[in-house]
Parts: sequence; structure tokens; C-alpha cells
Amino acid sequence: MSHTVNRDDEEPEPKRYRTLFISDVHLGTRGCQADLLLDFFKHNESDELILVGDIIDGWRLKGGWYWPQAHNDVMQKLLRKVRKGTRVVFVPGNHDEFARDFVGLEFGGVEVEDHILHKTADGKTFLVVHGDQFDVVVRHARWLAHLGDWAYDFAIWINCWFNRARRKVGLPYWSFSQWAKLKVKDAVNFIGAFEETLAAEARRRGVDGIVCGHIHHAVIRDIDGITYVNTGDFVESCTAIAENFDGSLELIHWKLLESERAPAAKTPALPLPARRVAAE
Ligand SMILES: [Mn+2]
Repeated sequence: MSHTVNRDDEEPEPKRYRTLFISDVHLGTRGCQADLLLDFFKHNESDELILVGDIIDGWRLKGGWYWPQAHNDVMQKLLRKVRKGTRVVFVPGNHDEFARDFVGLEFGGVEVEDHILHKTADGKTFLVVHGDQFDVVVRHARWLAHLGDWAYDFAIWINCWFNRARRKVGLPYWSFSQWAKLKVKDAVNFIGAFEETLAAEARRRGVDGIVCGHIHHAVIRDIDGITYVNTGDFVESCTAIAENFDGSLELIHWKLLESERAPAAKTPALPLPARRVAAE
């Protein structure tokens, strides 16, 4: 028997999950870590892949074309996943808001949805939504609470149309993180307010938890009985959320894993990526 050396054998089998959630890739911008994302896709597979918004940065593309080969490779990889049997769902965010016009349609087998309800293997229901829809609510949470449901719904409506109008006239997305000016105390307050607002939305809809992105701050935490899950981003922290086949969720730091994989790495285990609220 001959033993041919197949180059592919050098790579370990990809790890398989029931579901993978990623968001805030920002393809089309220089900050996008497309190479790390391709590396992540090479080592991780899933029955379902949910893209939780801001995958393509349509706002930045207006200001100048930046689309290197690696960004193309990510798109090709996503389409190849569909062909190989992965269910890929795209839930647009504010930066790829143009895709919201195509909700309910399919592109290359990728399903576009405004939001989805994801049922885990252990029977929990999660609302999956990018999260930008709640920026105005987050900012005005304190007095909105006194006005009741109509004000809350109105704030979400205003948020949607205000930013749609800004995009039409070529203005950048009004972002809460810019408003917060990245001061540590404000950023911490903002993250907390965002997390609480989205957990409240999950409670309002009677589901067990929420999966979102938008603020580039990955975490899995319990907020008064609601499981709040944020996928983070592939700009600086390079994080993803995985659902195992038993329904349990885990946060993957891909930069961290890559450094651990490199046998020649002299640096000790990296600390967790700096927690910053990036350009949302
Ligand atoms: Mn966003």
C-alpha cells in the first residue's frame, strides 16, 4: 500500500458546531480582519451559520473602493458553505442596511432576514437581530421608560428612518459610540445600557435570550434570567459565538486560538483583546 502525502492531511479536521454566529466583519474597510476570518472558517464548520449584520460595510464603500482579494475570498467561502450544505442566514445591520430591502429573499442560497428566532438544541428560543435598531432606545432609555410602549416603538421607528434618510443623502451612520466619545466611563455605561435594552427586548417578546452584534463587545451573560449574547466582531477582537450540539453556547476568541496553535510562538498566552467600543 502506498502512502501518499496529501497536503490537506496536514490540517486538522475542522471543529464542528450546530450553529456559528458572527457579526461586524466590515468587509470593504481596512479594519476588516478577512484573513483571520478565512482561517476561522478553515478550522470551524457548522450546520447553520448566522451572519448577524455589518458583514459588508456599504457606508464606507461610498467613500472609496477598498476590496482586496481576501474580502472576495470571504464572499466565495460563504457561497461555498451554502453549496456544501450549511444553512447560511444573513441578518443585516446598519452598515449593510441596503440588504434590508431584500428581506425574505435568497442570494446564492443565503437567506436574508430582518431578524430570526433561533431555537437551540436544548429548546431555548433566541431572538437574533443586529441591534442598531435600538440605538435611540439605548440613548433615551431613562425617559422612554416613563412614556410607555408607544414611545418605545416610535423610537425604534425613528431610528430606522432617520438613518435611512442619512444614508440616502450620503451622511455617515449616526452612531451611539461616537456620541459616547469613547470615554471609558461613557463606553462602559453605553455597553451596559445596550445590553439591558436588548435583554429587555427579548423579555418583551417572551423569548429566552438574544443574540446581537453592533457594539463590538462579545459576551455571553445572564441579565435577570435572559441570556444576552453578543457576537463581537472581526475587526479587532475577532470573536464568534458557537452553539454546541447540546445547545450550550461558547464564545470563541479566534486571535487567541491562533496564537496558541503556533508552536513557535514565544509570547505567552495573549490577554483577552482590549475591550473597546469601536466604530460600532
Ligand atoms: Mn452595527
